[in-house]
Amino acid sequence: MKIIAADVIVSSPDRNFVTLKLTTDEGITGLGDATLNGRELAAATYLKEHVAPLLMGRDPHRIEDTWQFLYRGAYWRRGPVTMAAIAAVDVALWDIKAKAAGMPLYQLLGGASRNGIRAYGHASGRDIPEIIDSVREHLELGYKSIRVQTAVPGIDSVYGVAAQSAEGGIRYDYEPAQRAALPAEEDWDTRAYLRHIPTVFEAVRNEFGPELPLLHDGHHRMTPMQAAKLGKALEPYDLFWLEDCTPAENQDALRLVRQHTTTPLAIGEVFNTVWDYQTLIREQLIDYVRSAVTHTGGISPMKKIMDYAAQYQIKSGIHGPTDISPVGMAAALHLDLAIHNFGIQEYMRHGDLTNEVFEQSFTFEDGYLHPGNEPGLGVELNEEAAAKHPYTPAYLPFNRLKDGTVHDW
Ligand code: EZ4
Ligand code: CO
Repeated sequence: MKIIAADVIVSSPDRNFVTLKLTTDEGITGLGDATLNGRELAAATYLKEHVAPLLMGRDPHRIEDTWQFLYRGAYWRRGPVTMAAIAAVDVALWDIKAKAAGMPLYQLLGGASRNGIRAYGHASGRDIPEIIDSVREHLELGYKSIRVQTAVPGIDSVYGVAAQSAEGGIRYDYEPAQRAALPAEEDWDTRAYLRHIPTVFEAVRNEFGPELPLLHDGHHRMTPMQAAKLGKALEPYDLFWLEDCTPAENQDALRLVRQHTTTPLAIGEVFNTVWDYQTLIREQLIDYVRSAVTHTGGISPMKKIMDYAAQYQIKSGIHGPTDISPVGMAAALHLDLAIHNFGIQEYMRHGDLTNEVFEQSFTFEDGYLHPGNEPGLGVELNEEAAAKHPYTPAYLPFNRLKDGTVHDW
């Protein structure tokens, strides 16, 4: 079998997605996701101009060889643009291989290690009654684990908290990127946040009892000492994890946080390679790996990270926001089902337009995801529907402190 075409499709149903479609001389096609929120055209151009020509005529079965060729052959290693592009190729090749085998992809990764994939959803609110309603709504949708984000008195808009809908009603579908030519500016005050957040978890715990797994995302906003303080303050509420408590680049920070709290730590949605985890896994500074298949070079390296992590009882918590396309989500689900050290899967649910463009066979029933049993990934691109939604500039917001200093968002 030979690759005869590599098409890059940028479309914007609900939000922007970058999709790679590989076509073989035997008519089998494969899909990969290279969506990089706010930098979509960089990943698309990297694929179109620098990767697609290299793939022509190659044997799609040689997944590892192609991965090493794209990674080592570029000379310039790592980085989100490069690794999203390589991820799209890796996932599309796994899709082709599994379709050629006539099997759902998870069978090629070792087969199912579980019946279903535990997922967590995103609850948020501007005050405690709104948060409690949002948690309840997620429980009704079937979610058995819930991330809780909260507004903070004195701060106008805060990461993870859905805005009011146009009609003035409550909305729970938080989507951070906004369609505009320039990123929106938000404000931030870490001390106000640290004072407020334990009161929110106390209220949610009291309302829902000790059983419900609760998660929280700190979104890189604290110093190591502030994160240590928060981890300690949240211990009575028994979090499933505290995510991205400090900026992910400074790995030594986690060592300090770890010395002060038993709250489990999750990190890695902005990481691109196994090397970003080398110290964190070896020194057992984290409990969950947060990388996305889409941003870490694909299924092949993600499996290697998880096999390394397994030796230290560190589990997966694969990133699954709306800026991972259904193709990237499906890739995560096949891996989740197959690996032994699965922890939890983030699942935000895409909008109706996105689901029209990406025809999916994965399911969410009674709180558990399953990738389905179609050969390959189980996702097909409706190119006609995709063409109706051209790229629209959209950016994540950024933060300034009260005195105007740019802060981590
Ligand atoms: O802000 O995916 O845990 N999830 C997150 C996400 C990220 C976005 C960035 O593109 O932190 O909401
Ligand atoms: Co996060």
